[in-house]
Amino acid sequence: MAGIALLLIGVGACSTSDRDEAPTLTAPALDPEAVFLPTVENDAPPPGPAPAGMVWVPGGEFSMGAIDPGDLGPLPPDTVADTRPVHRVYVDGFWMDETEVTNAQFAAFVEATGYVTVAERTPTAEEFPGAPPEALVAGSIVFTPPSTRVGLTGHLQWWRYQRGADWRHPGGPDSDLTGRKSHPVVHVAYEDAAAYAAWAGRRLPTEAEFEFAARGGLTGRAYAWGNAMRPHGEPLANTFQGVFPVEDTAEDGHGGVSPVRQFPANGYGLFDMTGNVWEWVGDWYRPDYYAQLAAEGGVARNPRGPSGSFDPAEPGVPKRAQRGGSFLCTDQYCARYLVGARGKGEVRSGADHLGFRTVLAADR
Ligand SMILES: [Ca+2]
Ligand SMILES: [Ca+2]
Repeated sequence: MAGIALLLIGVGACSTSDRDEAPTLTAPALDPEAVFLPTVENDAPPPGPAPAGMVWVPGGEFSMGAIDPGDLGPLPPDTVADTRPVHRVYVDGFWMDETEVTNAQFAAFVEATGYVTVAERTPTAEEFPGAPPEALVAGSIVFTPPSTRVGLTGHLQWWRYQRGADWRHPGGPDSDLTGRKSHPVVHVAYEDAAAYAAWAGRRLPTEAEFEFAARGGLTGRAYAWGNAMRPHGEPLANTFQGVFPVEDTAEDGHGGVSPVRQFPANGYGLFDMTGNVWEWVGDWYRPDYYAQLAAEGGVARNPRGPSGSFDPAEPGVPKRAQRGGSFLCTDQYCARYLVGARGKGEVRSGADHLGFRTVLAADR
Protein backbone atom coordinates (compact mmCIF):
# COMPACT_ATOMS: atom_id res chain seq x y z
CA MET A 1 0.00 0.00 0.00
CA ALA A 2 2.98 2.21 0.28
CA GLY A 3 2.57 3.77 -3.09
CA ILE A 4 -1.12 4.42 -2.71
CA ALA A 5 -0.55 6.28 0.49
CA LEU A 6 2.13 8.22 -1.23
CA LEU A 7 0.00 9.20 -4.18
CA LEU A 8 -2.87 10.24 -2.00
CA ILE A 9 -0.89 12.35 0.36
CA GLY A 10 2.33 13.23 -1.37
CA VAL A 11 5.84 11.87 -1.58
CA GLY A 12 8.01 12.07 1.51
CA ALA A 13 11.43 13.56 1.88
CA CYS A 14 11.43 16.40 -0.65
CA SER A 15 7.71 16.66 -1.29
CA THR A 16 7.24 20.06 0.21
CA SER A 17 10.10 21.48 -1.80
CA ASP A 18 7.95 21.63 -4.91
CA ARG A 19 8.58 24.92 -6.57
CA ASP A 20 8.31 26.70 -9.84
CA GLU A 21 7.84 30.39 -9.49
CA ALA A 22 8.08 30.26 -5.73
CA PRO A 23 10.61 32.70 -4.33
CA THR A 24 13.79 31.22 -2.99
CA LEU A 25 14.41 31.57 0.68
CA THR A 26 17.63 33.21 1.65
CA ALA A 27 18.46 32.17 5.15
CA PRO A 28 19.62 34.74 7.65
CA ALA A 29 23.35 35.25 7.44
CA LEU A 30 24.82 33.41 10.38
CA ASP A 31 28.42 33.03 11.41
CA PRO A 32 29.12 29.29 11.65
CA GLU A 33 31.84 29.93 14.21
CA ALA A 34 29.32 31.55 16.52
CA VAL A 35 26.51 29.05 15.93
CA PHE A 36 28.42 25.76 16.10
CA LEU A 37 30.36 25.05 19.29
CA PRO A 38 33.14 22.45 19.05
CA THR A 39 32.22 18.77 18.85
CA VAL A 40 33.48 17.01 21.98
CA GLU A 41 33.73 13.26 21.45
CA ASN A 42 33.57 10.82 24.33
CA ASP A 43 37.03 9.38 24.88
CA ALA A 44 35.98 5.95 26.12
CA PRO A 45 37.23 3.18 23.84
CA PRO A 46 34.79 0.88 22.05
CA PRO A 47 33.25 -1.55 24.55
CA GLY A 48 34.48 -4.59 22.65
CA PRO A 49 35.18 -5.94 19.20
CA ALA A 50 33.04 -4.48 16.45
CA PRO A 51 30.00 -6.52 15.42
CA ALA A 52 30.30 -7.61 11.79
CA GLY A 53 29.74 -4.74 9.40
CA MET A 54 29.53 -2.11 12.11
CA VAL A 55 31.81 0.70 13.25
CA TRP A 56 32.08 2.51 16.57
CA VAL A 57 30.67 6.00 16.86
CA PRO A 58 32.05 7.44 20.11
CA GLY A 59 29.17 9.78 20.88
CA GLY A 60 29.62 13.01 22.76
CA GLU A 61 28.36 16.55 22.59
CA PHE A 62 27.80 18.46 19.37
CA SER A 63 25.86 21.28 17.78
CA MET A 64 22.94 19.83 15.78
CA GLY A 65 21.18 21.62 12.95
CA ALA A 66 22.10 23.54 9.82
CA ILE A 67 22.52 27.00 8.43
CA ASP A 68 22.52 28.09 4.80
CA PRO A 69 25.94 27.21 3.37
CA GLY A 70 27.34 30.00 1.30
CA ASP A 71 28.57 28.02 -1.68
CA LEU A 72 25.12 26.85 -2.75
CA GLY A 73 23.67 30.27 -3.20
CA PRO A 74 19.98 30.66 -2.37
CA LEU A 75 18.56 27.30 -1.42
CA PRO A 76 15.21 25.89 -2.49
CA PRO A 77 12.48 27.00 -0.10
CA ASP A 78 12.40 25.23 3.25
CA THR A 79 15.63 23.28 2.72
CA VAL A 80 16.96 24.12 6.16
CA ALA A 81 13.94 25.85 7.70
CA ASP A 82 13.27 22.90 10.00
CA THR A 83 16.91 22.55 11.10
CA ARG A 84 16.88 25.57 13.37
CA PRO A 85 17.85 26.59 15.85
CA VAL A 86 21.21 24.90 15.96
CA HIS A 87 21.20 23.44 19.46
CA ARG A 88 23.48 21.44 21.72
CA VAL A 89 22.96 17.66 21.92
CA TYR A 90 24.70 14.78 23.67
CA VAL A 91 24.49 11.16 22.46
CA ASP A 92 26.01 8.03 24.02
CA GLY A 93 28.43 6.01 21.91
CA PHE A 94 26.99 3.27 19.69
CA TRP A 95 27.75 0.81 16.93
CA MET A 96 26.42 1.68 13.49
CA ASP A 97 26.15 -0.21 10.19
CA GLU A 98 29.01 0.86 7.93
CA THR A 99 26.62 0.97 4.99
CA GLU A 100 22.98 1.18 4.12
CA VAL A 101 21.33 -2.25 4.59
CA THR A 102 21.82 -4.06 1.30
CA ASN A 103 19.53 -6.30 -0.71
CA ALA A 104 21.68 -9.28 0.29
CA GLN A 105 21.28 -8.45 3.97
CA PHE A 106 17.55 -7.85 3.66
CA ALA A 107 17.15 -11.11 1.72
CA ALA A 108 18.73 -13.00 4.63
CA PHE A 109 16.16 -11.46 6.96
CA VAL A 110 13.24 -12.38 4.68
CA GLU A 111 14.56 -15.90 4.18
CA ALA A 112 14.86 -16.41 7.93
CA THR A 113 11.50 -14.95 8.86
CA GLY A 114 9.19 -15.05 5.84
CA TYR A 115 8.58 -11.35 6.35
CA VAL A 116 6.35 -9.63 3.78
CA THR A 117 6.97 -5.92 3.28
CA VAL A 118 4.25 -3.30 3.16
CA ALA A 119 4.74 -2.79 -0.59
CA GLU A 120 4.06 -6.50 -1.19
CA ARG A 121 0.71 -6.45 0.64
CA THR A 122 -2.49 -5.67 -1.25
CA PRO A 123 -4.07 -2.54 0.18
CA THR A 124 -7.74 -2.59 1.10
CA ALA A 125 -10.60 -0.14 0.67
CA GLU A 126 -10.88 0.01 4.46
CA GLU A 127 -7.31 1.26 4.67
CA PHE A 128 -7.76 3.77 1.86
CA PRO A 129 -11.38 4.89 1.77
CA GLY A 130 -12.05 6.82 -1.38
CA ALA A 131 -9.23 5.27 -3.35
CA PRO A 132 -10.34 4.03 -6.78
CA PRO A 133 -10.56 0.20 -6.84
CA GLU A 134 -8.00 -0.05 -9.63
CA ALA A 135 -5.52 1.64 -7.33
CA LEU A 136 -5.84 -1.07 -4.67
CA VAL A 137 -2.96 -3.18 -5.92
CA ALA A 138 0.33 -3.93 -4.25
CA GLY A 139 3.14 -1.72 -5.41
CA SER A 140 5.35 1.21 -4.62
CA ILE A 141 6.59 4.49 -5.97
CA VAL A 142 9.26 4.62 -8.65
CA PHE A 143 11.12 7.67 -9.89
CA THR A 144 10.26 8.07 -13.58
CA PRO A 145 11.81 11.09 -15.25
CA PRO A 146 9.56 12.94 -17.68
CA SER A 147 10.69 13.10 -21.29
CA THR A 148 10.83 16.87 -21.40
CA ARG A 149 11.77 19.61 -19.00
CA VAL A 150 9.08 20.42 -16.48
CA GLY A 151 8.48 23.02 -13.85
CA LEU A 152 9.40 21.88 -10.38
CA THR A 153 5.89 22.22 -9.01
CA GLY A 154 4.09 18.93 -8.72
CA HIS A 155 6.19 15.95 -7.77
CA LEU A 156 3.74 13.57 -9.47
CA GLN A 157 5.41 14.58 -12.72
CA TRP A 158 8.31 12.33 -11.84
CA TRP A 159 6.94 9.91 -9.23
CA ARG A 160 4.81 7.03 -10.47
CA TYR A 161 2.87 4.40 -8.58
CA GLN A 162 4.13 1.13 -10.02
CA ARG A 163 2.11 -2.02 -9.54
CA GLY A 164 4.37 -4.83 -8.38
CA ALA A 165 7.27 -2.60 -7.39
CA ASP A 166 8.82 -3.82 -4.15
CA TRP A 167 12.23 -4.56 -2.72
CA ARG A 168 12.70 -7.63 -4.95
CA HIS A 169 11.44 -5.74 -8.00
CA PRO A 170 12.75 -2.21 -7.59
CA GLY A 171 11.57 -1.02 -11.02
CA GLY A 172 8.36 -3.05 -11.15
CA PRO A 173 7.42 -6.69 -11.86
CA ASP A 174 9.75 -6.99 -14.83
CA SER A 175 12.79 -6.02 -12.77
CA ASP A 176 14.77 -8.07 -10.27
CA LEU A 177 17.87 -7.98 -8.09
CA THR A 178 20.29 -9.25 -10.70
CA GLY A 179 23.48 -7.30 -10.17
CA ARG A 180 21.93 -5.50 -7.20
CA LYS A 181 22.99 -7.61 -4.22
CA SER A 182 25.23 -4.80 -2.98
CA HIS A 183 22.71 -2.07 -3.63
CA PRO A 184 20.79 -0.69 -0.68
CA VAL A 185 17.40 -2.28 -0.17
CA VAL A 186 14.62 0.10 -1.25
CA HIS A 187 10.81 0.21 -1.19
CA VAL A 188 10.87 -0.33 2.57
CA ALA A 189 8.29 1.30 4.82
CA TYR A 190 9.22 2.38 8.33
CA GLU A 191 7.77 -0.80 9.83
CA ASP A 192 9.79 -2.93 7.39
CA ALA A 193 13.00 -1.21 8.46
CA ALA A 194 12.09 -1.55 12.13
CA ALA A 195 11.26 -5.25 11.65
CA TYR A 196 14.66 -5.93 10.09
CA ALA A 197 16.40 -4.06 12.89
CA ALA A 198 14.52 -6.01 15.58
CA TRP A 199 15.38 -9.31 13.89
CA ALA A 200 19.04 -8.30 13.86
CA GLY A 201 18.88 -7.37 17.57
CA ARG A 202 19.35 -3.71 16.74
CA ARG A 203 17.24 -0.61 16.17
CA LEU A 204 17.04 2.36 13.87
CA PRO A 205 19.25 5.30 14.82
CA THR A 206 17.71 8.33 16.44
CA GLU A 207 17.88 11.47 14.34
CA ALA A 208 20.51 12.87 16.71
CA GLU A 209 22.61 9.70 16.48
CA PHE A 210 22.42 9.82 12.69
CA GLU A 211 23.57 13.44 12.55
CA PHE A 212 26.35 12.94 15.11
CA ALA A 213 27.56 9.95 13.09
CA ALA A 214 27.25 11.70 9.73
CA ARG A 215 29.33 14.64 10.91
CA GLY A 216 32.20 12.22 11.55
CA GLY A 217 33.74 14.26 14.36
CA LEU A 218 33.78 17.55 12.46
CA THR A 219 32.18 20.70 13.83
CA GLY A 220 29.45 22.60 12.00
CA ARG A 221 30.43 21.71 8.46
CA ALA A 222 27.88 22.02 5.66
CA TYR A 223 28.61 18.51 4.38
CA ALA A 224 29.72 15.30 6.04
CA TRP A 225 33.27 15.90 4.79
CA GLY A 226 33.71 19.69 4.95
CA ASN A 227 32.37 22.94 3.58
CA ALA A 228 32.69 22.36 -0.18
CA MET A 229 30.33 20.05 -2.03
CA ARG A 230 33.16 18.87 -4.25
CA PRO A 231 36.53 19.50 -2.67
CA HIS A 232 39.22 19.33 -5.36
CA GLY A 233 36.43 18.64 -7.86
CA GLU A 234 35.86 15.11 -6.59
CA PRO A 235 32.29 13.95 -5.92
CA LEU A 236 32.03 12.46 -2.45
CA ALA A 237 28.45 11.20 -2.53
CA ASN A 238 25.90 9.82 -4.97
CA THR A 239 23.63 12.76 -5.76
CA PHE A 240 22.03 14.14 -8.96
CA GLN A 241 23.76 16.13 -11.67
CA GLY A 242 22.22 17.51 -14.83
CA VAL A 243 18.73 18.91 -15.25
CA PHE A 244 16.30 17.73 -12.58
CA PRO A 245 14.25 15.63 -13.07
CA VAL A 246 14.74 15.03 -16.78
CA GLU A 247 18.39 14.19 -17.24
CA ASP A 248 20.76 12.69 -14.70
CA THR A 249 24.19 13.07 -16.26
CA ALA A 250 25.80 10.90 -13.59
CA GLU A 251 28.95 13.01 -13.36
CA ASP A 252 29.54 11.37 -10.01
CA GLY A 253 29.78 8.00 -11.75
CA HIS A 254 26.32 6.74 -10.89
CA GLY A 255 22.97 7.45 -12.51
CA GLY A 256 20.33 6.36 -10.05
CA VAL A 257 21.09 4.20 -7.03
CA SER A 258 24.58 2.75 -6.67
CA PRO A 259 26.09 -0.16 -4.77
CA VAL A 260 27.20 0.82 -1.27
CA ARG A 261 30.84 1.88 -0.61
CA GLN A 262 31.34 3.71 -3.92
CA PHE A 263 32.55 6.91 -2.26
CA PRO A 264 35.00 7.49 0.60
CA ALA A 265 33.83 6.81 4.14
CA ASN A 266 33.43 9.71 6.54
CA GLY A 267 35.46 10.35 9.68
CA TYR A 268 33.89 7.40 11.52
CA GLY A 269 34.25 4.93 8.66
CA LEU A 270 30.63 5.23 7.56
CA PHE A 271 29.66 5.06 3.88
CA ASP A 272 26.84 6.89 2.10
CA MET A 273 25.65 8.83 5.14
CA THR A 274 25.13 11.45 2.47
CA GLY A 275 23.23 10.52 -0.67
CA ASN A 276 22.56 7.25 -2.47
CA VAL A 277 19.32 6.47 -0.61
CA TRP A 278 17.47 8.36 2.10
CA GLU A 279 17.49 6.53 5.42
CA TRP A 280 14.69 6.11 7.94
CA VAL A 281 15.52 7.14 11.50
CA GLY A 282 13.46 6.38 14.59
CA ASP A 283 12.14 9.83 15.45
CA TRP A 284 8.70 11.14 14.68
CA TYR A 285 8.95 14.25 12.50
CA ARG A 286 8.02 17.75 13.62
CA PRO A 287 9.57 20.85 12.05
CA ASP A 288 9.58 22.61 15.43
CA TYR A 289 11.28 19.85 17.43
CA TYR A 290 14.65 21.61 17.52
CA ALA A 291 12.93 24.74 18.81
CA GLN A 292 11.31 22.64 21.54
CA LEU A 293 14.67 21.26 22.62
CA ALA A 294 16.33 24.66 22.49
CA ALA A 295 13.56 26.16 24.63
CA GLU A 296 14.28 23.59 27.33
CA GLY A 297 17.80 25.00 27.55
CA GLY A 298 21.04 23.20 28.32
CA VAL A 299 22.15 20.11 26.45
CA ALA A 300 19.56 17.67 25.09
CA ARG A 301 20.73 14.21 26.20
CA ASN A 302 20.01 11.31 23.85
CA PRO A 303 16.91 12.95 22.34
CA ARG A 304 14.54 10.45 20.77
CA GLY A 305 12.24 12.80 18.91
CA PRO A 306 8.88 14.34 19.74
CA SER A 307 6.02 12.26 21.16
CA GLY A 308 4.16 12.39 17.86
CA SER A 309 4.45 13.79 14.38
CA PHE A 310 3.10 16.95 12.83
CA ASP A 311 3.87 18.27 9.37
CA PRO A 312 2.02 21.50 8.62
CA ALA A 313 2.17 20.62 4.93
CA GLU A 314 0.14 17.44 5.54
CA PRO A 315 -1.53 17.62 8.96
CA GLY A 316 -2.74 14.29 10.27
CA VAL A 317 -0.31 12.25 8.20
CA PRO A 318 2.04 10.28 10.49
CA LYS A 319 5.62 10.88 9.44
CA ARG A 320 9.02 9.71 10.65
CA ALA A 321 12.23 11.58 10.00
CA GLN A 322 14.62 10.53 7.24
CA ARG A 323 18.20 11.62 6.76
CA GLY A 324 21.02 11.98 4.27
CA GLY A 325 19.33 12.75 0.97
CA SER A 326 19.50 10.49 -2.08
CA PHE A 327 20.72 10.05 -5.63
CA LEU A 328 17.95 12.48 -6.59
CA CYS A 329 19.17 15.39 -4.48
CA THR A 330 20.28 18.48 -6.36
CA ASP A 331 20.52 22.13 -5.49
CA GLN A 332 17.89 22.69 -8.21
CA TYR A 333 15.23 21.03 -6.10
CA CYS A 334 16.20 19.22 -2.92
CA ALA A 335 19.60 20.07 -1.49
CA ARG A 336 19.16 17.78 1.47
CA TYR A 337 22.57 16.23 1.11
CA LEU A 338 23.56 18.93 3.59
CA VAL A 339 24.66 17.04 6.68
CA GLY A 340 22.28 18.95 8.95
CA ALA A 341 19.27 18.77 6.61
CA ARG A 342 16.18 16.77 7.51
CA GLY A 343 13.68 14.73 5.53
CA LYS A 344 10.40 13.10 6.44
CA GLY A 345 8.04 10.51 5.09
CA GLU A 346 4.66 8.90 5.68
CA VAL A 347 5.39 5.81 7.72
CA ARG A 348 3.88 3.23 5.35
CA SER A 349 5.35 4.69 2.16
CA GLY A 350 8.52 3.40 0.59
CA ALA A 351 10.09 4.45 -2.68
CA ASP A 352 13.06 3.52 -4.83
CA HIS A 353 15.25 6.20 -3.23
CA LEU A 354 14.64 5.25 0.42
CA GLY A 355 16.38 2.69 2.62
CA PHE A 356 17.86 2.51 6.13
CA ARG A 357 20.70 1.28 8.37
CA THR A 358 20.74 0.10 11.98
CA VAL A 359 22.57 0.86 15.22
CA LEU A 360 23.40 -1.13 18.33
CA ALA A 361 23.68 0.50 21.74
CA ALA A 362 26.99 0.09 23.57
CA ASP A 363 25.44 -1.67 26.54
CA ARG A 364 24.03 -4.51 24.52
CA1 LIG B 1 24.55 10.18 -9.09
CA1 LIG C 1 22.35 7.22 2.45
